[in-house]
Amino acid sequence: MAVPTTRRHPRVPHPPHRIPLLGDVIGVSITKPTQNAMAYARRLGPIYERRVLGYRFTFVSGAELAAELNDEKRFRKQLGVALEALRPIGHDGLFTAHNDEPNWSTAHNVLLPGFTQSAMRGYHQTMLDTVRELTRHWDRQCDDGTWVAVTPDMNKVTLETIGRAGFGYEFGSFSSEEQHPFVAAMLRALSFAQRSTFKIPVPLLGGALTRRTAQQNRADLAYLAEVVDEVIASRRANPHERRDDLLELMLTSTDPESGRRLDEVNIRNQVITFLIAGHETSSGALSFALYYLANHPEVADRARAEIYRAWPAGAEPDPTFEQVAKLRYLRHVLDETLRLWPTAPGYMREAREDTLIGGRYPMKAGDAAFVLLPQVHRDPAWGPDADAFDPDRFLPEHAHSRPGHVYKPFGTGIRSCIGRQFALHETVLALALILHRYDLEPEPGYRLDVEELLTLKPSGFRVQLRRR
Ligand code: MNH
Repeated sequence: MAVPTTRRHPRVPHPPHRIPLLGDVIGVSITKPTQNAMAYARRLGPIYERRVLGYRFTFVSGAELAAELNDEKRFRKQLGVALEALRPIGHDGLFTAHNDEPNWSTAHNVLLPGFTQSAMRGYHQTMLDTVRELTRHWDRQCDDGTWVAVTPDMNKVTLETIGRAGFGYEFGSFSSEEQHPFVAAMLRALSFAQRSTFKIPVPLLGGALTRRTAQQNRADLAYLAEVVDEVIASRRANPHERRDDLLELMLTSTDPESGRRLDEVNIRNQVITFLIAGHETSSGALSFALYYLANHPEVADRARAEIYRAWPAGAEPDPTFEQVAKLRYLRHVLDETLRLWPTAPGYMREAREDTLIGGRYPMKAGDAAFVLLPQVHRDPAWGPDADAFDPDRFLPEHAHSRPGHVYKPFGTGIRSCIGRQFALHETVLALALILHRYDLEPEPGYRLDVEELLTLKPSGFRVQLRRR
């Protein structure tokens, strides 16, 4: 029965127990904000809002509403508080640039040639060499009962890959037991940014942003800049060492549209941005995929059957670019992994003009909503078993039973992921070589624990490796 109301529009659902001034702070989680938002979505439905300390957050997790937000004619990217908090790290680099900042389009145009298919072909050998460093490292720990921590090793592979393929820089991740200080500084800076999201150092929201951590943060940011400036300077000093990579493009090419080039400071911002955006998410994707493969031996066997057709068991595979692109089943494993755990768990969309979403919830121009991807990717429209891992959902013949325009692990529109093909190639290649070489025995009793630091990753997931 309709309830008489003086409002023309229904109110967006919000959690019970709203506290004056503070708002919906009960149950706010700074360490697992995405999983917390998912739990609320299950209770409150396809759209809900939370007010926290004067901020209003609208979460959209229904497929139909998400499809509206993905419409570039009505909505566009907004940074929102989460990405604003990363500005001190990324500044006007591609990921954290505002839509209308001139350096966004200049960098986008300058860097696009670095992400074409022919560019991917150029990175293939570097990617392959890097994965082989991983398997050499793993060969020393297999068949002897060692529990190998998966996520930290995937971090190493993807950081080395983007460092080498993008900028000709090696972190030496596999040649030392120690974490490279660049990685340590980057992780501390990300964690500082995440904790400073609300700019208010209340213990409730994740604890002390003390003078000391602020000082450490300044030192970390300065160190990141210093390392990157060295990489740039060494390339400039050796112009005969020309390479086909992202750094070369930024140092030498002009945006055909504006005739502008990137300046020193912006190139530094882009390198830092790519080192972070180009490895965190891919590493999480690889880690989740290995978690699912280790726990679904029937899926791993089907993937191996495909892999062994290309490179017979026992032989040392020497994959070509084309062969990797043809591993369709393995690609579906990755697609399904990123459906359940999109490692970049969502994005903000703001209304271009005053509008209604779902035909009834008003948004004013500039109002934004967060597309909560893991929940959108589990909308009932995916079927009754939306929480189950099933790579066959991505078979072409099942396309009609997937909800349209809402599978968006790489974001949407003009600001979607520029590194998508890079990520797909490096992850499929790595998974193929790993499955070809090892059986993965998951740690008994391990329950998936998803850790959040900007991106999502399985925490504490370990396997025993057996050489096949
Ligand atoms: Mn990536 C933007 C997901 C790998 C570089 N990336 C995005 C966005 C998503 C995303 C989602 C959009 C965010 C938003 O709208 O606010 N990215 C991923 C995932 C993987 C990934 C799930 C791996 C799996 N990304 C990579 C790799 C690189 C990269 C690899 C670089 C080589 N991503 C970017 C950059 C942007 C971006 C740069 C910002 C693009 C722009 O706004 O112009």
